[in-house]
Amino acid sequence: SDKTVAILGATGVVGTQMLRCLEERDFPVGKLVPLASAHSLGRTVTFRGEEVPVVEAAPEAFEGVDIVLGAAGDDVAKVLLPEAAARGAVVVDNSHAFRLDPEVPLVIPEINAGDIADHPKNIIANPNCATIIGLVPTWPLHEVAGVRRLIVSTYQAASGAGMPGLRELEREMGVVANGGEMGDTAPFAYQLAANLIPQIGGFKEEAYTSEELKMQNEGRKIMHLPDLRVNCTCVRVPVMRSHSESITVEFERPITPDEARTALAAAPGVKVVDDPANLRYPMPLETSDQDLVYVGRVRRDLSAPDGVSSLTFWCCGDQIRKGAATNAVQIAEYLV
Ligand code: 2RA
Repeated sequence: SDKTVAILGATGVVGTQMLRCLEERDFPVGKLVPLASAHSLGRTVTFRGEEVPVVEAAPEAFEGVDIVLGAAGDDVAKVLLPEAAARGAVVVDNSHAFRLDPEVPLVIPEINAGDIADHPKNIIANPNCATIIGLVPTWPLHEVAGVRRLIVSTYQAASGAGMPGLRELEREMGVVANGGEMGDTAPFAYQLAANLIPQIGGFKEEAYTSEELKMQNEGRKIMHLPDLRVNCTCVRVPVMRSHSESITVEFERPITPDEARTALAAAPGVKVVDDPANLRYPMPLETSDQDLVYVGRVRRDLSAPDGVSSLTFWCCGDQIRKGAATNAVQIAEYLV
């Protein structure tokens, strides 16, 4: 039956994409409640051809809401989403606020949809975008040969910093192309155009960033592999909205590149583009604005010690869609 669906952060880049996903997937929305902060008041969002006025995000706004899609930052999520849950809504939250809470399932439907049902706090967490895009292709390989260790380098799009990130990269590319003052580069610490920034999030233990530690901590929870070893380096790159990742996987059991490609081709949410003879491999320009994770450059890890089974692959996926909005709506589909 139709549901009353609220989107917290409805005017942001992820919130806006959630509206598109609800439309495309014909989600049973009886009533839409687009929530945003006070400075978005007076705005409307377009949904199924109608202009729906934005409502100020406040605890009472969740009265009568069945499902909440959280697309706001950690601080707002921490304060408001438990208020929604307390009023009987089930929340799918894209922030990091509840991801590691043992009473909150952290879900990529292609991997652990079975975890959705047990949500005692009425909150289900959507993983970090880089985690989703890296694990969707890793999981089918785990099912064949048992994953023991991941060495990951990410190439993360500007959209990970939201609409401000997208707008700043566009602006900077214009300055690089046409000259002029580069000026303030917020939300990035440094100029991103024609550059790479090896920092996403704050620095934590052992000089790893919060973004890099997410891959390890979220990966262990999603794949139910508490001993999984992950070494991750997260880099911001001058790309608009697709994240790319180079991943080396150490396995418990032997697996050849052909066996890996066969498993990947059969895996949900994955598209194999791996034909070096014809210069075919995944690139961000072709993975943007669609929901699959493209995988290619699958090859044996020639650096692996004797007797160690290890492969390397490259993958690209849309950060706003599968990395955030689509994955959240896919989780919500299990709630209706
Ligand atoms: C980023 N994953 O790319 C973080 C948050 N979306 O900035």
